[in-house]
Amino acid sequence: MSISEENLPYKEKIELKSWPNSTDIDSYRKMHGKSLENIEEHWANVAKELDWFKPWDKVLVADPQPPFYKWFVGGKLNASYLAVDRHANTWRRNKLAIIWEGEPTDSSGNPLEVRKLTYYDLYREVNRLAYAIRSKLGLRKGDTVTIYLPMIPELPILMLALARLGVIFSVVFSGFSAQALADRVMDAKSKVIFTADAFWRRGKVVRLKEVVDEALKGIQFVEKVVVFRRMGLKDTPMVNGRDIWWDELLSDVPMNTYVKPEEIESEHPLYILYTSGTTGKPKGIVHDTGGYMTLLHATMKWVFDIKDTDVYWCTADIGWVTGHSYIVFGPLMEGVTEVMYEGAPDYPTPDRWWRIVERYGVTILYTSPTAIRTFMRYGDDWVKGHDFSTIRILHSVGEPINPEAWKWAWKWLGRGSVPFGSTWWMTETGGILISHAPGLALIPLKPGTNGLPLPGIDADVVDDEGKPVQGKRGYLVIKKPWPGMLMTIWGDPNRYIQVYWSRFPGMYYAGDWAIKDEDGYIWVLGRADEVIKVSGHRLGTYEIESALVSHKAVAESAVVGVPDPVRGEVPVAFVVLKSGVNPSQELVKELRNWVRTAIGPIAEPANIVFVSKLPKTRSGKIMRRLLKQVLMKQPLGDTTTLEDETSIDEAKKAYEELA
Ligand code: 6R9
Repeated sequence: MSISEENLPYKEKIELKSWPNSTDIDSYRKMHGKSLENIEEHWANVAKELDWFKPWDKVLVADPQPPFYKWFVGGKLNASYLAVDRHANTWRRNKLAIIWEGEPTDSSGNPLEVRKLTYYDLYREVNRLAYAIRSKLGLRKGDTVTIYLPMIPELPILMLALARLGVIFSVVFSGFSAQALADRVMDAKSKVIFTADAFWRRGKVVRLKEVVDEALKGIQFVEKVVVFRRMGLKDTPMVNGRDIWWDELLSDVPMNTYVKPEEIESEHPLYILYTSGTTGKPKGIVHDTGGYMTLLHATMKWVFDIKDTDVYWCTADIGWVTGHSYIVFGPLMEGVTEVMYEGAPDYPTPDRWWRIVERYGVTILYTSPTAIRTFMRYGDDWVKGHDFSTIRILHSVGEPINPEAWKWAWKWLGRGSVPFGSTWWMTETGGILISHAPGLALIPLKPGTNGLPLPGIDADVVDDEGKPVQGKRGYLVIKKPWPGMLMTIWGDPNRYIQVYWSRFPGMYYAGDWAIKDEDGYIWVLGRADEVIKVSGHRLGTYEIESALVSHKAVAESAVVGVPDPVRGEVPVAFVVLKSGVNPSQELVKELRNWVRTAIGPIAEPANIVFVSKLPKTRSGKIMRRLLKQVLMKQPLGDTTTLEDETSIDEAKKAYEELA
């Protein structure tokens, strides 16, 4: 059962009294209240722990006015310096930074490819690549590039090389289609694309370079495509004059090449990351350098309690924000040894992950509810007998975690004894904002909750009027700026104001439903807008609708997310066909494939329901809420604004016939 208003507050409290930082709720809240009295002082104390080339003059400036905030203004630093130079110059030089496993295994399930990079290796690779990028591709601070790479060490190496030069990058998830990639390349106006020939996924070869070629068909301004040979395929198509092999780019760059890191202004963009919203195409979320790195440093300490003896594994894909913050910049800045895995979680067997945990002695595991529910499905036999004794902290992210899944993971992976939280944040927030903080002060756990806001984070739940509510569903907001917050939307500052700061004046609107319980714990319930999370991946129903109506048979479409026991949510599409077109099973197949090609496999509708009209308000707005209620067999509630009642009856009937 998922969490809802009805079954809250969830009373079960689990105290881990023997945890060194264990504390009670009141003490935590006192500390938290104090941090909010002076957030500038609070965050400056965290920022001081980074290495700055030049200290800041002002901690926080609204420039030119709120909600455009700049953190640590006047300060200069470099994210690449923080992640590699800092460690390469200390005893950590020979410490492992990344342990990477490719997907393929031998017949006994042992990995065929493992790469281990020390901080010194990383330092050298980042420097060599930065040199090649600057001297051979001519990229400079402020330029933009797009990255379309699988989960291989070259991805973090590249991100750090670009950060070293101040080149702004946009990483596109390798599961997105050519069209989705093209949209993002065009919006960022990237002159250079970095990709690979192919990678392994579930035993299949995914040919990435061909997707890039397809995406670039209509784009003239891309000058160079750099291709990494992940598979060494002989037949990768290369365009003369445009495409260049990664190894050739590096071939004459000496091992000991050093590129002085640029002294980057704190507010200079580190990257753009495209994410889905309610309407329109995905928006480019822009993150700064100084504030972002400060929030990551704080959360690596507070939430993950990171120590030099840890083996840390965040199972996300770097194509999403979780990977940016908690595979690349956060952990490497802290000098962590981390695991990185290329392939599918259950390949070749459903205990692949647990073998990885055992092989490297993973101590901190950061994963997703979808993954946990997938493993639950496979049954306990696949976890039984594996050694989880090294794990000391668990956390989850991406969507609400239902108490059953929480309990299962806590019992098996956490052996009923380790801190385990559900860290709430979003692409826009840059890093974790609401979470248990075992590295700072651990309050009692409750299965499924997000816990209390971190120190310095003024999060609350409000009603339609913006007034705080407790014990009742409301909207999650953040009432004070925080370091790591998005700076703007790339190329569209008005949309930034409108999407995040207009619903409730002076407050950041997250777009999530949430409940604050009697202890002040926050329980995020899900999105309050047209965004859905499919297996933790963020998608806009609007994008799926746009894809559908671009098909010649489709007149109109409405897509809603419905609960799914494993994937959290899945998209279901209601489709009105053009006159003269007849519904058929072939057409269902064709439309599902159409969406896969337009966006990517994760966006494929689980079901397509053909109807002759969509439920609309008198002013012509599609009432997706009603369609969702039909799918969930819930009472419809207020239908007075509905223009034509029969549209809903028809949708109901069509869906029932399908089932
Ligand atoms: C980090 C990330 C953001 C949306 C967010 C919310 C949902 C993320 C959650 C969670 C409940 C958690 N979300 N973490 N909901 N509990 N621990 O996922 O970023 O892809 O931008 O998605 O994900 O709905 O608004 P992003």
